[in-house]
Amino acid sequence: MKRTLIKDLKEHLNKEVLLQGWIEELRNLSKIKFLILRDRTGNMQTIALKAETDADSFSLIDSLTKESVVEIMGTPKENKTSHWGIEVLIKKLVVISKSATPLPVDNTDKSQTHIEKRIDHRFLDTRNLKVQAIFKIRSKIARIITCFFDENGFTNINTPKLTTIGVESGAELFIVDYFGKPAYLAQSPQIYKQMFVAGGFERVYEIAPVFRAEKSHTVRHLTEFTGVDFEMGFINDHHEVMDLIESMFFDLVRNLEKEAAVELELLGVVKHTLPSKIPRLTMEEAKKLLLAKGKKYAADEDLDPEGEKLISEIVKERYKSEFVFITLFPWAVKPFYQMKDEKNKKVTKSFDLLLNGVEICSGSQREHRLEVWRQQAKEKSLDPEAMKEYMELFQYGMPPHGGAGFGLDRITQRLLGLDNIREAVLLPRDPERLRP
Ligand code: AMO
Repeated sequence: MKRTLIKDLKEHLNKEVLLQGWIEELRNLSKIKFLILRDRTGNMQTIALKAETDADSFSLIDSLTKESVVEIMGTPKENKTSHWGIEVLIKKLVVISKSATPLPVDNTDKSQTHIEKRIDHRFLDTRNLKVQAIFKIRSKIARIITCFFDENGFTNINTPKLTTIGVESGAELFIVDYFGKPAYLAQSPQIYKQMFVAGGFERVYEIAPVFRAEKSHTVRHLTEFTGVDFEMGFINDHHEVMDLIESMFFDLVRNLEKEAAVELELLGVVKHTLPSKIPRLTMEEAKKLLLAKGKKYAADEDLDPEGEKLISEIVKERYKSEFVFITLFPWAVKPFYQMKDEKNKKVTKSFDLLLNGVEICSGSQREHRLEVWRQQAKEKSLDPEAMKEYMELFQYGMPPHGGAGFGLDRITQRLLGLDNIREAVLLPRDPERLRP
């Protein structure tokens, strides 16, 4: 007999079905036994009655444990008093894989188990359908973004994660022993995405792991995260990159509401209100607004998390937007490969996108003029000759270009309003965690 999924049971009322799944709950009364069964599509009450269930199966239920995998032959019947509107009357039950007891974590909705302990036994934790919903949504986010890039002429590329240089200022590198020589885990695909703009693709994107050897103990930093990076050639300025990001996020929020309606409802996620256009404030304008609220920054300083939060609150009040672009960052706080602004060489043609107070994306127009590129590397005390493969990109015809990067983890976290980035990553890596 073919397996029926729990979500399809309503179509099989009063007909015999075969269900397979995990036992979520067990309640054992003398003549009636309740068993909540769960599969990937939902959960359902099943009942065994002394008078109607096969005798061996009926007694077997006494020795069952929660989270065991079972197979049930039974009949779905209407039951208006049940939470599901139906329940399945068990005819026969077979144990496929018995779970040991006690479980190391409580994976019920009532669970108070700390996130760290849940991650220690993540495969048990994700059996909870609310936890699973986060990852189903994350999977849909990746798919919607992929479709968006494909529809906009981008080619999906895969670049090495074992490499020899890092170019992101401030982000540290993990050193790996590569057959006796030092190598690094990729800190971003920055050079490679620019490489394949130069390589004639013009528009490329990659969704892949990014490694940062930062000892940050925060709810938004990990040492390994999933980067979504793109790069586009033949642009006029950084505003064109922001235009693309704006369309992408609007497309993402709208499509997600349609495609993940069930999961979003299960998690009780509040809908995001989209402005007609995401406000763009220069860093200078942002700092003026912050000063009016009593927060002072030096001209070449970056905003701290508190400033990011405050500026988002101001924007939300003024422009009714949860999103805001902050543009023209001080050269002092941005990497050397960004293009400086023609009018004010102390800032770069860069931007960060904040969603409700947290940076979710960062990008810029890049410097493509070889001599200026060399000069900027030197200004940041980098030796252009030591970055030969990078420098070569600007020697044989490189269009003006720009791009951005964001973390799939952080986007999932922020779109779902999750407190901790770890909730949005199956197996997070941070300075204290390398397992499981
Ligand atoms: P940046 O270093 O700002 O830029 O990173 C881009 C985006 O990646 C996410 N992110 C992180 N997520 C989780 N844990 C971390 N430790 C972490 N660090 C960064 C954030 C951030 O906005 N090459 C540039 C991008 C570009 O200009 O194209 C870069 O890597 O969402």
